[in-house]
Amino acid sequence: MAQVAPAERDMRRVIGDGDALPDREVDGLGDHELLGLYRDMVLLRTYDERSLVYHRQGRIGTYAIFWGHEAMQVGATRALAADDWIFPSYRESAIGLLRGMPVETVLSWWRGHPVGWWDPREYRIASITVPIATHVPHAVGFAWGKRLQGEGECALAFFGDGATSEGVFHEGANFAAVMRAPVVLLCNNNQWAISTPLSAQTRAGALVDKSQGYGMPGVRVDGGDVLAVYEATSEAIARARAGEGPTFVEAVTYRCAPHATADDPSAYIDPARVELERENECLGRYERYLRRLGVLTDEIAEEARAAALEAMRAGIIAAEALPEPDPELVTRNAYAE
Ligand SMILES: Cc1ncc(C[n+]2csc(CCOP(=O)(O)OP(=O)(O)O)c2C)c(N)n1
Ligand SMILES: [Mg+2]
Repeated sequence: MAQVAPAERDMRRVIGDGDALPDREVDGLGDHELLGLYRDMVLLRTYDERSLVYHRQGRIGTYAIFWGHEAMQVGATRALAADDWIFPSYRESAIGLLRGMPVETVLSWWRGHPVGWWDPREYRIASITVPIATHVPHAVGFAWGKRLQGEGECALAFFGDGATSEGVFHEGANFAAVMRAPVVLLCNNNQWAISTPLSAQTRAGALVDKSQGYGMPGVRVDGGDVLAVYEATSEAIARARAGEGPTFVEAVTYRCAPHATADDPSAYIDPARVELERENECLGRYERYLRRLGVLTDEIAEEARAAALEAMRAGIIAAEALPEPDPELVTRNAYAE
């Protein structure tokens, strides 16, 4: 019977505040794994910050900033097995970096270069989806199909708070529950859909409440806590793999950057709130946690940042060195001969 456990009604956390809220630890994560998550977050953060610069320099097109979303992206991805599939939205455009995708491939997507459309089978990552929520039934159908074929792979779809208002989200979630598809529905609740706040998006007390209507378990986690997202997604994937069907994970954060480079949030957002949220951003929180554990040193932090910056430098050079695409590609595969 689906239910939201009372203890989960609040946000699940692993990382404390170094004060009254104690730190927890996650089973199976030793120093090596903890530092791996850290390097992943630094890579994504650096990718995001450099992309904003490249946009301003006219080297990539309009870009969807994911600053502050690194914890949920890394936590969820690292909870998957290497052969599980990811269905990203534009907010998770660089998720492939966590599976060895070259930086220039992702940058090429934002440059509108065909090299940016990778073969999904290579990384087990579907193409970036811009139409809101349309990839939810793709992930569900894919996962169900894998089960019908007797294969063990599961799928995870990332989508936003706004996506939960789309009809196609409903169809996907309902179908997932009815067919017990091995899928995780990971909702990035950053509390904004461009200029629409969560309060204008839903009358639900929390987005996780929607899971009850579909008859699937739901868990609500602090989306700025990489370990809480990792733990919750690991449990969801274990359920999926055991044939117990889908789980809805609501990862709560706050969008501290514009929706995208084409957006001016000063027209609708409270700058004091943004400032407050930025002080509590996910990478800093994780860094402080690792330092409290005695796992992170200045040397490791500097080395991670330098490696990420170097990957970005090489990536933009490689992307800009690609030959101009053939203009005929625009219509090739679009019309029958
Ligand atoms: C089907 C569809 N309708 C409208 C849009 C325009 N649009 C682009 S982003 C966006 C907001 C989505 O918000 P949310 O689902 O919360 O994701 P976030 O951008 O916050 O990650 C909208 C409405 C779209 N891309 N696709
Ligand atoms: Mg949103």
